[in-house]
Amino acid sequence: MDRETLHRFLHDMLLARAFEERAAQEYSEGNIAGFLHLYPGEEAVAVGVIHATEPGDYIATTYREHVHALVRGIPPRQVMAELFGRRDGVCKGMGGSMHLFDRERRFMGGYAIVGETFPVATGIAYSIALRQLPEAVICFFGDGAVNQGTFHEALNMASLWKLPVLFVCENNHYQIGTEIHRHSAVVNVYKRACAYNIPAEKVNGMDVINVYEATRHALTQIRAGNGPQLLEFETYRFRGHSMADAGSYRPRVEVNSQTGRDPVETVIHEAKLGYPTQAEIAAAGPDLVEQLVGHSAAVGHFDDRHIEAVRDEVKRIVDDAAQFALSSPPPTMDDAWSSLYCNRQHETLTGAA
Ligand SMILES: Cc1ncc(C[n+]2csc(CCOP(=O)(O)OP(=O)(O)O)c2C)c(N)n1
Ligand SMILES: [Mg+2]
Repeated sequence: MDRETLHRFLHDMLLARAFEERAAQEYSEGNIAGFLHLYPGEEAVAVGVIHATEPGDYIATTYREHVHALVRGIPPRQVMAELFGRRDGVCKGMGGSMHLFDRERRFMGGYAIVGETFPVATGIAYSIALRQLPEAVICFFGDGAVNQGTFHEALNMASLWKLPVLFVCENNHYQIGTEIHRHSAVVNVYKRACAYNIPAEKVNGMDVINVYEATRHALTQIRAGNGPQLLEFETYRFRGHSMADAGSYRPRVEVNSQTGRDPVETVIHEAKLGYPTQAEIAAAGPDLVEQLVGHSAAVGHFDDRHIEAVRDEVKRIVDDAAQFALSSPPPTMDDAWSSLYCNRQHETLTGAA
């Protein structure tokens, strides 16, 4: 792993955590309304997968998508303002937390209906295949979506027509309060893909480097014209399903063991791995310190100071995003009308002419 890539992982993982924790705080203070589904615990999946894509690829994802949007490059200010329902949000404040969308960045949403990403992603992949373009589609979905008919219809079509789509299961083991073994006869999601002749693999979704490498490999196969692939990432959400859910149905011992696998701590550990400890530096003696530290940095490792600097930077970004969102006005009625495909400006919402 080169130093620059590792730095980007570290930055985006820390940004993802800080952004979501701030969103929770803003929700509690009444600045965000409606549903809010947060991503702490699952960051390695969005960060690893999306970093493995090209700008020409498309992303279709669920309502738990703030981090996916950030990693795709939508500015944090625009994502936060959308959560606040403000005019400067990425959808002018009219989509909200569950419906982030940015056509320019090929971020095709943000869907609140479970299983909705399958037909959307498969349709995009079909249009890519018809035009014979070198692009691919990433279709994110939760473990709770795999018993929807759309999952089976989409996998069948994608395989039959060898469409360039990567199905990405974010398996956090829960569909709101229902654990996977209570709703699925087959709990290993990746095994279902063999029914449709789609190569599939289960991967540790708590380690961003694993996620990135598995995704790169799958995308290489897809771009070679071999048809769809499916990756099941095992992960865990540290919070409840949404801000309205305390998550009390999960045994404390389970939550504690999973939070001990924190993907943010894991990437920090990986970034520091190989960096000499204070004891090693002392043992090297003054003549060799520069050489030792320099070598370590050159091969891609970071020290505590670097990690603290990244923490400070993401805090500044998130503070700025929240300030920006707070000072942005709400959308007007004209904004709403101008966003309709069928624009009947002569009518009002009350029906009067
Ligand atoms: C078709 C449909 N049925 C039910 C719901 C209500 N619902 C919202 S989220 C959710 C759970 C989905 O769980 P999963 O796919 O595992 O995603 P996660 O929330 O764990 O990321 C359900 C049942 C819905 N949005 N759409
Ligand atoms: Mg789930």
